Amino acid sequence: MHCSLTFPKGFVFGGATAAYQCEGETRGHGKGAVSWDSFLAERGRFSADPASDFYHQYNHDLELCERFGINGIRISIAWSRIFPQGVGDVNPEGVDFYHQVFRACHAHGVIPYVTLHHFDTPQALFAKGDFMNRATIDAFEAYARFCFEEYQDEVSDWFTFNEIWAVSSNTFIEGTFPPGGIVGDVGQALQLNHNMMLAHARAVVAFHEGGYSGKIGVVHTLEGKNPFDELNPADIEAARNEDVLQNQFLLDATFRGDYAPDTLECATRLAAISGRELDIRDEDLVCMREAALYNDYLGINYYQSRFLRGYDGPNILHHNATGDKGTERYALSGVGERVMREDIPRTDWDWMIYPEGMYDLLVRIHLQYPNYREILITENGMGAKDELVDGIVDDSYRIDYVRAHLEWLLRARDAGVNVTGYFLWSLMDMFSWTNGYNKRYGFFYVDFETQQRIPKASAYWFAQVARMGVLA
Ligand code: BGP
Repeated sequence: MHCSLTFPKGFVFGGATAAYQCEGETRGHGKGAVSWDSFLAERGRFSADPASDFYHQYNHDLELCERFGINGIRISIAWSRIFPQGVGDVNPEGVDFYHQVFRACHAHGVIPYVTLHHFDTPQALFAKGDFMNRATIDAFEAYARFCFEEYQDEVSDWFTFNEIWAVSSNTFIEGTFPPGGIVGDVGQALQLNHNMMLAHARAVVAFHEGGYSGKIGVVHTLEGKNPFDELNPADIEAARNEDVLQNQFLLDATFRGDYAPDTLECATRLAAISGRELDIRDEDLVCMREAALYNDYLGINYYQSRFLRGYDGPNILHHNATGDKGTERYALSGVGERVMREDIPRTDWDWMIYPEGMYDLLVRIHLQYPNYREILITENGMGAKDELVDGIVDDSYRIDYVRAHLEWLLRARDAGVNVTGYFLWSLMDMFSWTNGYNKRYGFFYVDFETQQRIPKASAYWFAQVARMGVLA
């Protein structure tokens, strides 16, 4: 491949985390409940305690970052540590905890990139309808304002939401997120997309009004959506349907502040499949258009791309949450069926390894939304059943995975895309929402019994790349 192998000065070589997946202490220190607590307890398969015990180990994790050249960390604030009920009384211990974490980041030369919401709406608000209830949008804005004010001296890089689409689709289409079991409701998924984008916009406008220094944006999980057969009209339409659902609806909301006519036409048609009409109000769009002017960052979580066939049969959805390769099925009536391309390698969880799809998305955004300012790859990584053998974790497959994605990232830079950082999901091994603990992603292996951290081969390799600023 012909591309520059050199990273620009200031490039962020990062590792990503999320509060619920790494902190532990899910019910301690004044933290309020989140929907996941009871959801996971009812299922009994695994819990998020103590996960990677970041609540007590953060200093050690940041020391590792410093030692391995990792100069940025994605951290999310657990909303219910700050406001245990989502609104109202503040928990001072939670507020102080994040002060300590952010100060430790700076002491170790690691920039904190802070997300306000990573799947963990406080239970008190979730019980009243989560973001389908517009009162949660008000609560989110108040929480965001509190954080901007409180942490303004320690945080200058903010994201409102992590993966609105994952919340919408896993809640309403796949049924794998709390409350669990809701399947195929495309209309509700689109409505949640919209409501959360409005909440994002409200927070962005608040950030601007507050005159805070720093940058703000949103993290979307994007996938390339390709027709399985490029000449088959049904496959082309299926690819378009999935693209609007996951990518274009949210990108339009982010960068236009409204929905292009063809986006809205497709979304309206898809919502109607589940008998829904979208509630998009004029005043929502006024706020969203204003926010579109102030967005600094787009964070992209990129893991894979899809190949679609037209599909009108009954919904068949089976989520591979165990790592038994070949068990994933996703066929959504009137939307499309995701099919594997056997020539493309995939992980044990049936995630296709397709780095060129990330390049396509980067270039597409650059061309389609010329008002974007800066893109960070806020997550990319490979879940695997890593093994510790004689004190060593040889994850050369992960090195290959990351190298390939970084090559395509540099290629996108060569094509003019302003992409300025890359965060591996995940910094260290941690809890996975639907998979538990055998799906490992980290640079640092975690022994979940002892909480010992062991740098994997990929950590040593990445340290070299980060120090030299050159892809080796
Ligand atoms: C993203 C989430 C992360 C993380 C990652 C890996 O969607 O932002 O929180 O979980 O995916 O997903 P999984 O743990 O399901 O393999």
